Formats: sequence, C-alpha cells, structure tokens
Amino acid sequence: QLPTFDDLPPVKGMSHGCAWGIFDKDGDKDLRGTLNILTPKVVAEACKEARDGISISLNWPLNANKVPMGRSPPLHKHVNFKDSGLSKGSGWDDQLTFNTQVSSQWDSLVHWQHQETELSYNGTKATQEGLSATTTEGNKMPTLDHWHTSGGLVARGVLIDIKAWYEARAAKDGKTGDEAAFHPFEEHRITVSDIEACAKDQKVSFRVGDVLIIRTGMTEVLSSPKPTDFAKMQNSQLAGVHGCIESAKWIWDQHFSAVAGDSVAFEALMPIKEDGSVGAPEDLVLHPWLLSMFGMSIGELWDLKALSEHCKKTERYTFLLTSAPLNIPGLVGSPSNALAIF
Ligand code: UVW
Repeated sequence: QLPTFDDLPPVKGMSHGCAWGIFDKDGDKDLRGTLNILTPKVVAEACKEARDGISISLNWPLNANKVPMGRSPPLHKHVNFKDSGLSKGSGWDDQLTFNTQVSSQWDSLVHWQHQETELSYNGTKATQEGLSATTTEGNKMPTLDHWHTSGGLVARGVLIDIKAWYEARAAKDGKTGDEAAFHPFEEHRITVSDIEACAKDQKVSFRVGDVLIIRTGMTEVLSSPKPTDFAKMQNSQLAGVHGCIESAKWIWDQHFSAVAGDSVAFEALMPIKEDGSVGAPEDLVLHPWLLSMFGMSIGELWDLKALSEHCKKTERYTFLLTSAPLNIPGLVGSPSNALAIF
C-alpha cells in the first residue's frame, strides 16, 4: 500500500512530497522509482488488455522531428562488410549517432534534477563520473538500463486524448475553425479537472500502475509544420499538463507507474512559478516533481496519431503497453520502443 502525497514521510533536507526511500529494499537504495508499482499481479492484470490481437507502434521515426530544438537528429551511416576488411561477399550494418531526446523517448530519473539541491531521485547526485559506469551493476544512478533488470515496462496504458476531447466539446458549443482547434503551440494548460473530465467522457477510470498518456497533437505538427505553426512557435507556448503542486499531487495519488505524451515536455510551457509569475524553461515544475521527487519517468514525443484513431474507432482507451529502452549503463534518455497492444 503506497502512501498518499499527504502521507509521504519526511525526507531530511527536502520539502514535503518526496518519495525517496519508499521503494528501498533490504538496505539497498532503489534505482527504478515508480516502476516498482508494476508487481507481477499488476502486470498480469494489464496483460488482460491484449485480447484483439492488434499492436500499434507509438514510436515516431527517429528523424521525423522537423523542429528538433537544438537536439541532434540521427546521423545514420550504412557500413558495408567490405569496408571492414572482408574481401568478398555482401552485407550491411548501421552506425547511428543521435540525441536520445530528439524523437519518441523516456526521460530517466536523472534527466532533470531537483533544482534547489541539484539532486536526482533518491538523493543521487548525477555527475559525469557517476554516469559513466560501464556495467549496470556498477551504475548507482537511477538511469534507464536498470529497467532491464526487471524486464522493461509492461503496464496498462490509458490514452487521455485531450486534443480530440477539446475539439469535440468546442464543436458542440458551435465553435468552428481556429476557435475550435486545440493547437499544441498555444497556451493550453491541461488541468487535473480536464484530465478527469476527458477520462469520464472516454469512460475510463485509472488503476494503480497505469501509464497515463496525454495527446495534444504535437508530433503531428512537428512532423510537417506549416508557416502558421512556425508563427505560433515564436510565442514559446507548449500545450501540456499544468505545472503546479495540485497536478503533481494528483499524479502521485493515482500511483501511475509512469506518464507520457506526444509533447516535447509533457508539462505546459512556459512554466508558472509558485509566486504566479511566468518562469523560464529552466523553471519546469513537473519535471523535478515527477523525475526527482517521485521517481516517475516521463515519456515525450510519442507518436499517438494511430493510437488516437484506433481508440476513437473502438471506443476503447486502455491497452497493454510495453516498452524497453536501450540497454546501456548510465542511459539518461532513450527511444521508448513502446507498443500499445489491444
Ligand atoms: C524540455 O525540452 C522542456 O523537456 P525535456 O528536456 O524533458 O525534453
């Protein structure tokens, strides 16, 4: 039984709402955070979602992002066996270099620190040296390779299709054109009430261990942005979950194993600071809460278009979700390799 946000025990030097220590076992410091919620019982229940034999990839092509915001797109080189010294025959390898955050990906628990202490989940200090362990056993940072010690992520996924829900409501209210559209580069701060209302309209309720997946339509715009989209991007507004303590508290209290979405940051930008003023990008609110304080990974830039269409057609918004990040010690971010299976 996990404590509620209000009942989380105090952690020395940290403000209330810190889940460090909750998942520690036998004196060992936990490195997997809320993935620990995925017990065999929770996973077995999630597997019951896979009954129609339909699998949908949630992975955007690695080179699909037309606005990579400074993150290096993949440099993909094909290497022929002959180039490596073979005198005859034929065959190919790939050589790939890219920023792991440029397309569909997971933020590990060290991607973004608690800014005041510069600590990551469970009080770890992410340093270049600490991240450079060459084996997962020798790596004491809560990075993505530790997912592999327990078989990756297998959970029930729940799509909260905010874009479709917002636009359907707007149409019902007689709005048309731009007024009725949910544009991911406009200021749409998705509140807990919005998520709950959308879930109710989609006839879903949340269960312990679910992965909450929010659709804003962002990857659809970033795949082929129009001049009008670029114009909106100049305002530095991103649709996403409203970053505030109420959102963080609600997310913890649902006991999700992870959250994800199709947006660059999952949370709305620009951030609103505690005093109500507009912050800079480095004042992100949910990143430190989720990654550092709770130990909950964030999936970003997931391709949710086909999933949205399938959910709408079948009126079913829950599914088996599987994901296995790359397996490299010290991995801060990774392609999500996520599948929704119905
Ligand atoms: C932002 O780019 C704001 O978020 P992330 O670093 O998680 O992608």
